[in-house]
Amino acid sequence: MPRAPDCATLLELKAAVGASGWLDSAAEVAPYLDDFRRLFHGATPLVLLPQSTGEVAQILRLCSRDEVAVVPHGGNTGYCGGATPDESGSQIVLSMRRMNRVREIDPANFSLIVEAGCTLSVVQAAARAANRLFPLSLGSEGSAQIGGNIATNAGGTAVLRYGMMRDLVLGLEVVLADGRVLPALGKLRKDNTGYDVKSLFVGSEGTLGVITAASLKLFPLPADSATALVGVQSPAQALELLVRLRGSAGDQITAFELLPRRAVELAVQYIDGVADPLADAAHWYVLVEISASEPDGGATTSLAEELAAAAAQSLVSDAIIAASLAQAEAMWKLRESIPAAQTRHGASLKHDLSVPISALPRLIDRGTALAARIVPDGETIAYGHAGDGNLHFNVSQRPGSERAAFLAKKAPLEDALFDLTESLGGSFSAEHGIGRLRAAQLARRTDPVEFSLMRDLKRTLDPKGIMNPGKLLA
Ligand code: 2HG
Ligand code: ZN
Repeated sequence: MPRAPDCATLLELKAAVGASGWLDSAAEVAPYLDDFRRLFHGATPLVLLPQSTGEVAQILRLCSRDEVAVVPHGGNTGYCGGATPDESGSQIVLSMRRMNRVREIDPANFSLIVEAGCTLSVVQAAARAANRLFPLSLGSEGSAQIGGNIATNAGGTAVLRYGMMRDLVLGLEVVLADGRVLPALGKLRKDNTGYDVKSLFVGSEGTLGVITAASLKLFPLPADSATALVGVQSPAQALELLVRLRGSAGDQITAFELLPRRAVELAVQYIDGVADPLADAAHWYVLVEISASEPDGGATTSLAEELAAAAAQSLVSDAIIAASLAQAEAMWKLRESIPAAQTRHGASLKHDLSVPISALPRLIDRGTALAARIVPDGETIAYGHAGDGNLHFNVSQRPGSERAAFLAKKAPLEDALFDLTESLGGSFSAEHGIGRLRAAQLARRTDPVEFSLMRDLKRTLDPKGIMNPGKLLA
């Protein structure tokens, strides 16, 4: 069991990072104590800001020796409280923000090596400067750090074409709980030399070690793209459109996001500069993006043809194809504004569900009926990455209803929605991870053999239980 650090340990930890590498006053540590959604509020005696892998290794050697718990902290944009210390005041926070160098770009190998504290937008920009694409794309990319993206196996809006974070990792440098460094920063697409040890750290949420750097895959920059906002009558129609587009455009489809009318209304109502570009209101909207490698404008033509053919069969009620980059950006702003708009609208109960894509309409129909029964003072706003079978099945408090009574429905609603998802062959956490928020559900819903393997791995890699205790495996 980890214990609170004594004064001597705190002094040694401060010495490991030098005078500018730590914070311990109440005002300085305050930003590290709340998670992004303000679900948890913790305490810490010390925030460390290492600048090198060597410093992280020294910190973990000391923490392991004295059995002090460590909470790795990236951009603090996670949804499950994975980077927030607990309330005990005994856990050290390890901020990665000063480890933010781009170590290498290898355009011919389509790869780059970056430190964990680089924000996702810095990684994207470094790739673009070398005429390459790093495809992970998230609403919070300006502050989310790549180390956190890897530790939580982030998803986002380009998964349909390029996969999740896990699919983009070629190699990792990781400091283990005892301070040893795993130097697995390879740049190879092919390397069949035994167990893929580094992959254990992708999605491990800081519970097995600290990711300090990553070697990542790059892709050719698309030369052409087309973005459209499409009105459809139902999720089933959206699904049919997806199947048609995949048949015709293949893996040129980079994004396929589903939005209900209510989500569009909230974004327009609460977020400055957001407008609904379609003349007629539709029940549902699809934001679709395709990209191509030839710079001849073919993407727009083929998307227009496909949408016209779908409209001729009454599959699409209305559609607008962006005529400029600014219009495409406006469509993405509408989509990316939905979480903020929902927050401004009032309390919400959030669920990050995935099912086989073919089961999405059933998830929406049955889930909406369950939510209406369990939370009559809420309204379902289910939106997101339909092309990946992933919906943010969120229920918002209706204006004028009582907040505490609404929030009291959290547990029964969660159980009902997770049971439904399981019955459809789905996952209760598609892309947001487990953190502290979903640890009890993980223990309850994971197959016992798989769960005991997870615990065995944890014991092997972190025998003293100092790595982010209380998260993922609580
Ligand atoms: C998104 O897709 C994020 O916008 C946030 O994953 C989802 O707020 C949410 O539930
Ligand atoms: Zn999402």
